[in-house]
Amino acid sequence: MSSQINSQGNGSTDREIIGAAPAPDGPVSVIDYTERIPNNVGLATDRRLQRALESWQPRFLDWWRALGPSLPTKDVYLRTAVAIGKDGWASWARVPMERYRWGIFLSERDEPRQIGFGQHKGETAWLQVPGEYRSELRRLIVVQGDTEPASVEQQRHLGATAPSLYDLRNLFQVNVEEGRHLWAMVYLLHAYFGRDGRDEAEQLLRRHSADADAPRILGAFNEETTDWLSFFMFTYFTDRDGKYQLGTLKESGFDPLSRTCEFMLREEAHHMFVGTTGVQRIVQRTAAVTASSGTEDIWPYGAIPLAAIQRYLNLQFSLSLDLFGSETSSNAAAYFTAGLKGRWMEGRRADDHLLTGATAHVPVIADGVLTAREVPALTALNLDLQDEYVADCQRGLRRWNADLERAGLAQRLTLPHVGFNRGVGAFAGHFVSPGGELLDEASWRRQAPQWLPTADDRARVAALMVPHYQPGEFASWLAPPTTGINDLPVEYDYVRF
Ligand code: BYC
Repeated sequence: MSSQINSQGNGSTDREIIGAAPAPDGPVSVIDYTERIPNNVGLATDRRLQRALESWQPRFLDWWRALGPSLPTKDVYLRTAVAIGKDGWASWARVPMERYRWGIFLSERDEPRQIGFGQHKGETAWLQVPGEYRSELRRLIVVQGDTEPASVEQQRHLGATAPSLYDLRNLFQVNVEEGRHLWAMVYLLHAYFGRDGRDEAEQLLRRHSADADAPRILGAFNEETTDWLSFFMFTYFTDRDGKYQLGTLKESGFDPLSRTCEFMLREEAHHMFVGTTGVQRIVQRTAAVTASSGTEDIWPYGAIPLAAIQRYLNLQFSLSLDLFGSETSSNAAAYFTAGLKGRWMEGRRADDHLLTGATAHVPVIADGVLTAREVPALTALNLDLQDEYVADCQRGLRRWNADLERAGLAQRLTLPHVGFNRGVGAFAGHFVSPGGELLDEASWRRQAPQWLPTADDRARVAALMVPHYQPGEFASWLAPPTTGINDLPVEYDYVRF
């Protein structure tokens, strides 16, 4: 079977099919680890595709060595996907990181799936790329793929200042899996998009986070992740955007994309865990030190004041909201109608899954007033996803606030208004306070140091970022976790040097 672009009709004149899916070879629940590129997509049956990916592999490894984790290590206790079925899908071992087996894994499908939304609703999901949607699908896959190596680049130097071996290991687990998620998108580009797919796969290694000439595509992936407070906020808020975007791509009518995203979501759950528990452990320490010291200025105690945590939270939440695109988007409407990108939990939505006559309200700022405007629901789908995401973000805050309450403190963490500090969409260019008040630029800027991390916050957080690499040792600014990884003790030497 060939990965070459081959145009062939499928019986209808306007539905040109381009690219061919490699047929699974053997049970897809088993991943073949005897091959250079572990996979469950029958790569060995498609020599051309296999050769193309094997020639991309050394370039990926060059990129990993140049822009992946900078801290030299001997090995790391990592999980690696070994099967696709629900039980026992991962194996755990000490692995030298550059020998991690990055591979290509798609979720199992017992029977052909039906497209659940848009104008192709009810049709069998496509095993190949419909010609008329080729560029849109490629664009979605490239945007998704671009974020994965970007996050590894952003987190490259964090290993030098990890608060414990446990946390260092979690960082590296996230990093290798983001690398694997890049593989997932590169596989789709190589297998289904011919020459321009291969070109895009090259570009994914050429753009770099914050590179002046070739930056990453989406804004939040060009920001620096300078310290572990930012890292935990990133894994809480920005990885969570990843969860929601992958959830919509999992609904896609293009079955290989759907199956790829389904498996990525399984790995993603650990990234959510790292963010939720990471911030929680910081909040627990902050709460304990604030309560025992009787002051909110707990920097001298080697802990992070709640006000600074709130400012970091405000920043990462607002940057992450920008990743949803504009509240009103004809791109989003086109993706949905074409069956390329669905809604979060599309199957659970109690409507016609077409939305042709439906309307929704989106925020607008008109004559200096924040109000709402009715638009076709199809064009408001970025906002629909953003709303789901915001509700999910709120759940973590409830958990963190419960720790503040348990410590007997009156202060609480809050999500800022969705219009705060926005660079994309209806609020871009406006000056909204975290409380949702529309301000003039001067008064917003005057108050910004109360709302966003200041140079002083960053310097004080940076001063706390001292590595703790003795097994069982933890930095002063966060509580130890309650349990270790994969039932190992918290004191286990998860990383060896
Ligand atoms: N920065 O119609 P609009 C993850 C562009 S994170 C820069 O409003 P649309 C991960 C947009 O591309 C998830 N540019 O938006 C997390 C468009 O440009 P074109 C990543 C932006 O297209 C942590 C124009 O503005 N996955 O996985 O409806 C660690 C007008 O756009 C931005 C995806 O995002 C921005 N923030 O929606 C590791 C899923 N926002 O096309 C990994 C795939 C918009 O006119 N992507 N623009 O040149 C998509 O679904 C959509 O492209 C977006 C934008 C949701 C991103």
